[in-house]
Amino acid sequence: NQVGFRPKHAKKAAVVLDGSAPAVAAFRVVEAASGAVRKEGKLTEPAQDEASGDRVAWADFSSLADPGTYRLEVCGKQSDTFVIGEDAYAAALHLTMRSFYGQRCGCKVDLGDGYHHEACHMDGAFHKTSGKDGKIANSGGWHDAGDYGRYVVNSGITTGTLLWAWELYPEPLRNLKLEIPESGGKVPDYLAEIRWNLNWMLSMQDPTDGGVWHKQTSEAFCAFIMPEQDNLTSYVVGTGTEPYKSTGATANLAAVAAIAARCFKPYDAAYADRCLAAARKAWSWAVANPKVIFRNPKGISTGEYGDRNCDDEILWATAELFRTTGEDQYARAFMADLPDMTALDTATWGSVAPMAWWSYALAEKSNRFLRTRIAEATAEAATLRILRSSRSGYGNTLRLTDYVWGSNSAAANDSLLLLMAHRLKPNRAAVDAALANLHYLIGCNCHGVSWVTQLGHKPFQRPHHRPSGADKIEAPWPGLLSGGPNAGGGDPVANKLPKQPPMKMWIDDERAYSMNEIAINWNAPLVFLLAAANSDLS
Ligand code: 9MR
Ligand code: ZN
Repeated sequence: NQVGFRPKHAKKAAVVLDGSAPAVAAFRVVEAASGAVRKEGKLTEPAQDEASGDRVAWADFSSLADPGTYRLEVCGKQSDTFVIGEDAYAAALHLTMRSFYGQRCGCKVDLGDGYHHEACHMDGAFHKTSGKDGKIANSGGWHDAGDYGRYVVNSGITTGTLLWAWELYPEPLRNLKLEIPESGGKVPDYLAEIRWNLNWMLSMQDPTDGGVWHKQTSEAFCAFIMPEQDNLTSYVVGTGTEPYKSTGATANLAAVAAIAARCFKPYDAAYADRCLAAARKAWSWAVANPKVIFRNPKGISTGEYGDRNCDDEILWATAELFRTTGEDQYARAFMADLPDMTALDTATWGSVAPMAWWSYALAEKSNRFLRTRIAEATAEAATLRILRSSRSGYGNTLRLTDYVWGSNSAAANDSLLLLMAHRLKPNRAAVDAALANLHYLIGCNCHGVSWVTQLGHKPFQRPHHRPSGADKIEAPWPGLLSGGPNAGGGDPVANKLPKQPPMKMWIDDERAYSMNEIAINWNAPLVFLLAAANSDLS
């Protein structure tokens, strides 16, 4: 990878060999400053990597643990420098989490170095599809992605993942300094940043019945302009018919607000109470209205997040409310409707059942038998991913079919699963595979690119991200994860690329939104993974 390693972690580099290279070549790791040799070894036998079509061998220098700045030398070539050190990933964690400040809507943003925008989208309006007329005071939240929409469903997994990181890896997050307007206040920066989005999510709840509207966007995406130049009306969008709110949005808010009630309690008890009350009300609505599926109403063409089955979202909300309150009503509801756990899989924005399982397993009062079952199912799912990582030329855990829109988030969410496996039952191989995905995302891939803007020696440059495209600065906004390879197409540029092995199906082109957009739900599991990488995982 293009950043480095912590001393105790496994350290490997993928070496792409052409046909003429010797079958088993030697490598060495040298000190960057002096050139002194610090480790010598042999590459592994090269193997054909299916996902990329490349012939790849590994240099394993895990035993090198002395802090320093190094280069790898192999077949007469030299790598860029990388560090070995306890704080190897500290800057990456700061950068990727601070990118959420850059995504803020409804306020002026100033990240420094010229990355700024004026307050945007200050005016909200009810749309005819929401069942209400007039204006709504609900500015705020994070822009979802390269577009300026705000979507409750996607905010759900994003905010939930970030709050989970807070609960599971407090060490590197508690004192993280994000240089945001709230810095220095009573609430730690990390939680203060999350609260910006939470407040907007809460404002999407209909106070009369507890249901939650699906999204707030203009009718269509705006041009590639800065957010404050977007003068299209920002609407609260509902389903268009009774009951107007959607099950997916409502259950997501219930889950996230329930987690927030736990996280904010020590810092702002009144806010925690408000979150819990909102979560309870949303949960009751979702349970009473479990099948209100959202489809874009006529005249609306922004992102849909149209999940057809929201049972898993309700289950997640139930589990979080149980974990927060310990109340029997939630325990009974959870047990009443248990889906098949043998299919325990990686979470996505539309499929959050694993979040439900893990939340339940972490709950103080959970049933011991079920907790064991969840740990076992997670361990089985982890084993599959460990296997894939060991077979992959670049060490990632993706199947060939995982190279879809946002595949980089599939890698990061696979790591979340692996880390949960380790949390439920110590598993060193799972930690290694989780970190291998991190290496993949920040340089160890067939493009030799870091998929995080402004991180590493060769970060990608042209995200589908309106502020990056519209400002006058050459380099893109910092800390943003590219969606990554996508073999399925989905935009005019991607659709025209010649067919290659799936990992190769990526292009650093601003117009290729199905391959090179950024999104909050992709950055969040990366922050989770980096929080873990910065923690003691023993
Ligand atoms: O992340 C979403 C991906 O899973 C879908 O395949 C894709 C097409 O529906 O949409 C992605 O989400 C986009 C959203 O609809 C609007 N904002 C940008 C998101 C990332 O591309
Ligand atoms: Zn905005």
